[in-house]
Amino acid sequence: MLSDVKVFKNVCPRNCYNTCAMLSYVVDGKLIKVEGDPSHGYCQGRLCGKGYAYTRYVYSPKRLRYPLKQYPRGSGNWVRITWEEAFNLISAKLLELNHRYGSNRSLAYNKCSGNVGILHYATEGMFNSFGSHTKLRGNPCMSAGMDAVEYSSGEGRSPDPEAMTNSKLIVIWGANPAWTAVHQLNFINQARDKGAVLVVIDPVYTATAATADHYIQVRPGTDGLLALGIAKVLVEEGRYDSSFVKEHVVGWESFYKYLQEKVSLEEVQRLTGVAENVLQLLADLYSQNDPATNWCGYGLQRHQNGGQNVRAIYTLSALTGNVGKIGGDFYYFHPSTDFFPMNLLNLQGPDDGQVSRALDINNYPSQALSLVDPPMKFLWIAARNPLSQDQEVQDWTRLLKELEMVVTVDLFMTKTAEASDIVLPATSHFEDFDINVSYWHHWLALNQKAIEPYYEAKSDLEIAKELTRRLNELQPGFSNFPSERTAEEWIESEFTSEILRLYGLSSWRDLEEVPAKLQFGNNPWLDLNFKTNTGKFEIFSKNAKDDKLPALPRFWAESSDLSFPLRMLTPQNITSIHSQNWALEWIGSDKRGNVVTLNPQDAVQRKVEDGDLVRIYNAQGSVTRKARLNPEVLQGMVIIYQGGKEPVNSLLSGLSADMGKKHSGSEGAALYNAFVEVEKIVRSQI
Ligand SMILES: Nc1nc2c(c(=O)[nH]1)N[C@H]1C(S)=C(S)[C@@H](COP(=O)(O)OP(=O)(O)OC[C@H]3O[C@@H](n4cnc5c(=O)[nH]c(N)nc54)[C@H](O)[C@@H]3O)O[C@H]1N2
Ligand SMILES: Nc1nc2c(c(=O)[nH]1)N[C@H]1C(S)=C(S)[C@@H](COP(=O)(O)OP(=O)(O)OC[C@H]3O[C@@H](n4cnc5c(=O)[nH]c(N)nc54)[C@H](O)[C@@H]3O)O[C@H]1N2
Ligand SMILES: [Mo]
Repeated sequence: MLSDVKVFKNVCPRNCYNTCAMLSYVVDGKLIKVEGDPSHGYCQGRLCGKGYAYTRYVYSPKRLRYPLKQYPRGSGNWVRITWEEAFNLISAKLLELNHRYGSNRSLAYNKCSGNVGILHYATEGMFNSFGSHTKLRGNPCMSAGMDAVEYSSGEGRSPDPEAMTNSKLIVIWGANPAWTAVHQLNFINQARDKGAVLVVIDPVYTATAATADHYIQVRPGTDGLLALGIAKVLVEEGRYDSSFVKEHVVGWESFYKYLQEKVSLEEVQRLTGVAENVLQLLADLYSQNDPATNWCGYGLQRHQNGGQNVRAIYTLSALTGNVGKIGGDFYYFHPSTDFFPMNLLNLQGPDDGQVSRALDINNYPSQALSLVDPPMKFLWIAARNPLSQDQEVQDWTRLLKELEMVVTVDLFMTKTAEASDIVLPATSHFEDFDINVSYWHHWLALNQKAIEPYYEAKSDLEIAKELTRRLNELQPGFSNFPSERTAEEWIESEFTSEILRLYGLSSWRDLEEVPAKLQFGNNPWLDLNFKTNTGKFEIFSKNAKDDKLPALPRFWAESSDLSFPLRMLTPQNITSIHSQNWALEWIGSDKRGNVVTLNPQDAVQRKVEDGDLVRIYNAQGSVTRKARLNPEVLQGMVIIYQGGKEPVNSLLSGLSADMGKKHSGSEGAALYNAFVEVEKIVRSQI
């Protein structure tokens, strides 16, 4: 007899543009199939390859089943322990450190992007509930560009990405949606079916570039100059929107003067690598197509001058009168979590008379190692794999050796988990409740509990509840975490009357039927009332000047390193969200991660042939990869996808972008400002 099939609503909680709503099919308590939820207007019933593979992810034999303890740390000598033992060991250390230092400031967490569901801020909530402690600040994805957007328009909002269907020209600067935001291609293609032109500007000939009408291979870190070059052509030829500029822009005169005096088209061509006729073509496309959309991805702001480059591109949208136009405008990010109370993230801890301190995301381990009064002694890592994904990997390795206790909560035995004392198994999103919004589309969806936790796995919220309960038993009042509150009660608490109004809901339970879309503010600048001090679009930003940045979107070249002449780009991979799918080797991301691609001319100079095993090195370290030669790669550049057995991030030095502090507290990561040399180790066998 056939068993009943139960269907649940889930949401992919990865740190990704798409935040797809899914339907999960469960038979006898087992997840047998997932598919896209057709009632979600952005994903429209589709998932990406990683999404369809979730049944394999959930039941992967590599998933952690039980709490584990390793002694000594890093030895590989793991033993299974009970949750009770785990909570007792952790509590004993927390209490000991609290007594030793008279506060909880020697306790730190590092939590980021493994699961960005709203209830997954339980980790931050738990640390808040301890009183003063050591926090993580910053954002690995987009913070430089966030500030750039805020300096120009006063607030980080993007229009509804579904409105791109109305565009006549879509210019994608440094994003690769064919891999990272696949559903957006649906809306772009609808615009193209109506005659829109697609331009992709990227140093890498990506899968998105391959589908475009025009692909512009720009040199990394020079987009700001390219945008200024286009602006100069448009202004000199009187092809800009003078009435928009007159009525809605601040700083036109000084910008005009800057273009006249400081931007030379000869220099634009030389530094960007974009020829004069291509510059003219871009100017023609902007002036002949109305409305025109600029989509600025996160790739081009992972540079030392990244924020400034985003400002220059945004300015181009204003100059062409596209800001505020449906089907035009400028897309970057739309942080919908900003609308929510975020009660876990913002949980008010007890006042212990001391203040928390924070470590910057780009230099977390080096700053952690230098902390005094008290030194940092305990680290809780959740939804994070810094030994693979962060800069300063060498400092991370040292930090993880020196701390007194390291606890990692994850679904898999990651490189970081391997360097911990205690590893706690986390549930997948099918195993507990949550609510999810996106930083791109404008939808909100409910994640239901579809199956029981895998073996002994627990959600980050459940772990916070149980650990704080244990701590309070041992030392009453240690934490003020509301450990009796259920996941559903936390969800309920997010739905203020304002949130219900914004999403047109009568209760959050409406989401059990269909996802909801933001009803207001979907085109933030339609009324052209900008959130800047002047109420206008600021090409000249006094706030930027006050923050010791150029007031105008000026271009400046990034630093390079002459001893390591090849620039290394390490963009996102198609088959994995960062390191999250690497446990599933069959999906193939590990293979791509173990390759370096370089231009044949650079290879010849180094006597490297296709298939050779090569060493890629710089002052930070070295990794080995198999060389692949490809004439599509810019000369002077190599591409390595994140991952690999020896993580490529060991070649990154911890450089920051020019902006990011304003919004996220820490500057953005200049991950793509890396320089390396390549040498052959072993001749190819094929
Ligand atoms: N499949 C998959 N999807 C993902 C992710 C993933 O790991 N895998 N990660 C998710 C996350 S956390 C994020 S933040 C987003 C990021 O997604 P995207 O915004 O698409 O960003 P990236 O892949 O970092 O970079 C996009 C492109 O920028 C290009 N680029 C680098 N430097 C420059 C430059 O100076 N100028 C220009 N014009 N282009 C440049 C790169 O070559 C790359 O093709 O994707 C999300 N989606
Ligand atoms: N070289 C290079 N480095 C990069 C980038 C780049 O472009 N190039 N991109 C950067 C970007 S944009 C980002 S966002 C970061 C990502 O950096 P991280 O957030 O450190 O990386 P992830 O690989 O996403 O790792 C998250 C971990 O969370 C775990 N996890 C998943 N769900 C849960 C859960 O519910 N609870 C817990 N406790 N754990 C869970 C996953 O199994 C995974 O091990 O990497 C950055 N690093
Ligand atoms: Mo990211």
